[in-house]
Amino acid sequence: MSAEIMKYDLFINGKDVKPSDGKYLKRENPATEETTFSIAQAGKTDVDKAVSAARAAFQKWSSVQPTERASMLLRISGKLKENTDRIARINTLETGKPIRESKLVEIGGSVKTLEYYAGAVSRLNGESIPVSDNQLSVTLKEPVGVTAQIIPWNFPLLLSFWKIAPALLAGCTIVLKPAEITSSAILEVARLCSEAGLPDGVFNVVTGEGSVTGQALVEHPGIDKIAFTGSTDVGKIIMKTASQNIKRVSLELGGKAPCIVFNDADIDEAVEACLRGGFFNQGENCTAVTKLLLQKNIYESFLERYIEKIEKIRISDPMDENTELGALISKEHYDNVNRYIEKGVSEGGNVLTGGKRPENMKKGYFLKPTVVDNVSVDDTIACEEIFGPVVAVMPFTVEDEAVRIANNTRYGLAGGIWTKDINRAMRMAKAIKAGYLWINTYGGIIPQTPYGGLKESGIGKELGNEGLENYLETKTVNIYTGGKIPKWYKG
Ligand code: TAP
Repeated sequence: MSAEIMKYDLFINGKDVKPSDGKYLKRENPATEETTFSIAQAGKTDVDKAVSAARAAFQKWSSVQPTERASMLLRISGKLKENTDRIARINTLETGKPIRESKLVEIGGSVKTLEYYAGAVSRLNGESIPVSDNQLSVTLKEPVGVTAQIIPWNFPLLLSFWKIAPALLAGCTIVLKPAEITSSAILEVARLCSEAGLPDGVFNVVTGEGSVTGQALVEHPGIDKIAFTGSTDVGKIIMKTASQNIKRVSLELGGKAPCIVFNDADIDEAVEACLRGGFFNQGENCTAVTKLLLQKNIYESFLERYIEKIEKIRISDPMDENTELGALISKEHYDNVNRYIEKGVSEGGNVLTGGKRPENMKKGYFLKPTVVDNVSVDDTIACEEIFGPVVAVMPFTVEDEAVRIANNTRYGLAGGIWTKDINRAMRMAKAIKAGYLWINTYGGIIPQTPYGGLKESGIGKELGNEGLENYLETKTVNIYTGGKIPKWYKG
């Protein structure tokens, strides 16, 4: 049993607030299996309080000069930088991910997102549209209102800031619900936002179970827009619920990314990128390479180098700066990923490496990076999202065959293409049904670039200009400048 249990309340109207029915969830550190956190469970009354606070703050925040809102983003980013070590530690304790990924990706990526949107203030401008000599038409960009932001457990900070930064710049206020098992770091961040000077009520955090707290939030009539990242199944529930009063919805959902390596690719570089693409964040990543398609005549040589490198990945205590692969998020998820590996084998797959826990790790939900071959295009592990360090490899001969295997999924989030032939690369980029592609590299999502899925991977984009548009409504105003208006009725 851990000596120290960190207890967290809700964060409403700039203050820590106890949940109205006094319920807390115990959360273990997935790397040690010790109870480490105690997290408030918000019921309907608490959600109502948070939405009311966000509604009350909206009028004032939306009237703050856009340049001042941009400065606020920079102040929050400054607070994150100052507190990197402390916040990264909490993030790693609750997620099991390597501390260097908490620092560089979760906090580093959040800082970059805040800085990017702080510089995007001119994109709040509307347009002046030429119509005729006697009319001036302009568009106004107005904040959409009070937003519900629902976050999954795999990147509790980064995915929050993909939503928080554009929403604040646009003038929206926020009620954010993190995954119940990864709520602590974002609650710490909410306090930092207040310290940075963000007015009370602009950013609120309600923690608790998805089907209770999350559902109460998406049903709430005081919410104008829902920004959701999570599974496709929950995304469907959210879309249905939002239809009741036509709330704006953006959905970032599941993925099953292919990476296609042609025989003219730089194989050493492709191996390196596919390692990171498959096993970064323990493969708990919606853009993770999960279907590795290798052209037949490089199949063996690629796999030899790939597996040699995989077996050198350092799996160890996530708090150690040298650790490269940490623990999976929970026992439930660890069991689920293992079931996928068993299913892969029962359908004829052959585990080339991994498939079990590392011998030196006695506690925690650690799993060796796993590669399975002899997988057919319709096998479960080739079609379903596993969300763990498991890659299915498949050979292909010609472009069309690679495209067919890559697109054989309900998802369309991301993918990679490796070839030195630029014409082929662009042909493949057009043929692959995915919203975000890499050519001759893999991974890394840049705040300037719109990111989001096709098919059942979602609706709408985050980041870039489109990520800001999520939080804006366009209003058209027509001004008549031509003297008397033309008569329609004769009388
Ligand atoms: P989900 O189970 O879908 O949960 C996502 C969030 O929704 C959590 O905060 C969850 O709360 C909440 N939730 C669950 N049921 C809800 C309901 N009825 N109403 C409102 N909220 C509800 O996903 P997950 O297991 O956390 O994350 C993994 C999934 O996220 C994968 O499918 C992955 O591909 C996807 N993902 C997509 C992206 C992008 S950018 N496309 C990025 C990361 C992850 P609780 O967890 O507290 O129950």
